[in-house]
Amino acid sequence: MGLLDRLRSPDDLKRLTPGQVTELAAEIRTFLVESVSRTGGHLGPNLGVVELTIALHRVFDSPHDTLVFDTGHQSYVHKLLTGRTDFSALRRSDGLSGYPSRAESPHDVVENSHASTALSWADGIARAYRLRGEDDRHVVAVVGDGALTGGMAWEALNNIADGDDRGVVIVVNDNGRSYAPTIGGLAQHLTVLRTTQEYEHLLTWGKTTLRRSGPPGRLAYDALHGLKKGLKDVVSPQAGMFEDLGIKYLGPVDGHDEPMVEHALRRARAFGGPVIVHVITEKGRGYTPAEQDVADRFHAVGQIHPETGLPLAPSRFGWTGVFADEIVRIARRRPDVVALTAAMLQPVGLAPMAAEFPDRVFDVGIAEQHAATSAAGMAFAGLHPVVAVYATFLNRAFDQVLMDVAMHRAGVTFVLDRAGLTGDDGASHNGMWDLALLSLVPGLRLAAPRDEATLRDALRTAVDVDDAPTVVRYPKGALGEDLPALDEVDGVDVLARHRAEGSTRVLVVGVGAMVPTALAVGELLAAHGLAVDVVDPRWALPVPAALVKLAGEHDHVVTLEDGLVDGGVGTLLGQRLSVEGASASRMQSFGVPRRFLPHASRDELVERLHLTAPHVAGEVLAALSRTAPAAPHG
Ligand SMILES: Cc1ncc(C[n+]2csc(CCOP(=O)(O)OP(=O)(O)O)c2C)c(N)n1
Repeated sequence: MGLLDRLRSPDDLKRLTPGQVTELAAEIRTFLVESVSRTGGHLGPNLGVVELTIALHRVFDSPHDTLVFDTGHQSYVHKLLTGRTDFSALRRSDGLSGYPSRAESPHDVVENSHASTALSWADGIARAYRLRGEDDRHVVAVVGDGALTGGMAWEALNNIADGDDRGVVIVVNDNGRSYAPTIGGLAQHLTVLRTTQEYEHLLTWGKTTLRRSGPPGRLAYDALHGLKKGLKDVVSPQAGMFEDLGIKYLGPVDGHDEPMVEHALRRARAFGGPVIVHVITEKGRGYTPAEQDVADRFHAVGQIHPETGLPLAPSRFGWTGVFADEIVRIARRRPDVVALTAAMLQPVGLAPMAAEFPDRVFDVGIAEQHAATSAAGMAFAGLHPVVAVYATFLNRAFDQVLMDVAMHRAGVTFVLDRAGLTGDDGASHNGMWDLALLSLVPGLRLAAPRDEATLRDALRTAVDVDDAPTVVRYPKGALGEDLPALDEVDGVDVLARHRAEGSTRVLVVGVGAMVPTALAVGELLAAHGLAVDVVDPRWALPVPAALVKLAGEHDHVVTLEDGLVDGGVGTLLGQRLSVEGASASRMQSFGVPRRFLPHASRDELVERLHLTAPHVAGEVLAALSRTAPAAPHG
């Protein structure tokens, strides 16, 4: 039985000898590689924080002290050390969440996996502890150098520096990377701190010489640490930035030297004021395939072969791949087209464009709000920017889309990958809010392509609009077959016509990824003798007049979308119909309920939310039998 199996709580961890800590770190790495290669998940970030997380739990007393992990993708080691060792169904409905989860453990606080929030959480929690007289409780925020590029982190720092947050310890987990290397002035600043040679020498000397020579040496070493700020100011004038802000700075510390990390954390804990502990780690540490992957360091993986790190199944050509290809074609033709990514160059498919046009792709860091407004600026000055983000992360930039882009009639195209249900990353990763939110934006036009051909067409059309925001949204994963239209009615594609003379006429509207389901619903209804037309509006927002007209010409209208049903395309179509005097009871809108959905595969969610074709068809038939008893039933 290994050490990991014997640990029941963080208290057991505190009793380990230094030798056992080293042994435990090795066991954890082996465990992570073996289990994450079977389930998929965030491998590289977790391999990088093994010693750091052990040290955190040895120095602090969770859950009495509060540990907050920014983004939360690096919390696997924390899970292991707090009694959650069954990773066999990680990210599946019957298994552990891929992020911290309050339902799983009192050691978890923040389960929002949108980046750059941890310092605000820490600020709030620390202020509350203080006001309530719970002065002995510490709050530790672990934040990556990537997450530190997000504006919220700086809003929080500004407040932490100025406030009464005595017990706040900010651990900057600096691996120099977000997905790709972290960009921007802050990253450069951290690099200066990290690479200051003289300082490194001093640390190494201090560590090897002074600490080996017993308590007096240790004292001398601590005294040298006390000199640190002055020293750093000499070797690097920028290094005092955090302290100039009013937050004490400790570091840099080798994040894989557990005793050193512990030492720094104990000093931070004792200090009694806001402290930054700057810890240098290596993403993917200890796993050769990750260490050799300079582009990504195995940030997130699917199922892989544990020895080689190669994917078990070849990746299929997906929506992202089509975008990656089409945007390059557009860029070749249109020198004014530029692209922005918020720290996700590879995942959103902008790497090929960056390779061919390095000056025309901007990685802004985890800064979706800035990306939207900066894009508005670019549009004002004669470019056509394409902002490519995951759908869920655009939520954060709603105000900028509304006020800076739309109100200024800026020709900016937003490309939303992973729109709709994504599933295994849990509630905060589902891209299910975009349709409802964006439908509120005046002048904004949104396309939800159903296949490769309509995605390419939507992108080409979107970049031609120069006086309003355009959005192209598509789901995660592999593409199905192209679904050609039979006909087109003023921009609305007619995909199937099931004729049945004298029967109830049903219009089935599929939005984007739900079009294949809409086609299957059409067939099931037709098999019951109904006359069914299946259509795809393609440009779903604002709801096209042609769709309203078509709906008015049918007896019953069914809409299917993988976004919020409240405020979604179906609801809006229903409103338009009722404004025009048609009866709302003729409409059935299927989509995602207004709930935070627990992690599960996309297929499971679709099943649970009753968005499968048999279920939808069953509901339609039931509704028809209620409203028109004479309707045919096969
Ligand atoms: C608002 C937001 N935008 C984008 C992401 C996607 N994302 C997840 S982790 C990550 C990189 C985080 O880098 P860092 O904080 O340095 O952590 P590391 O993985 O390097 O440990 C990004 C961009 C996100 N979670 N939230």
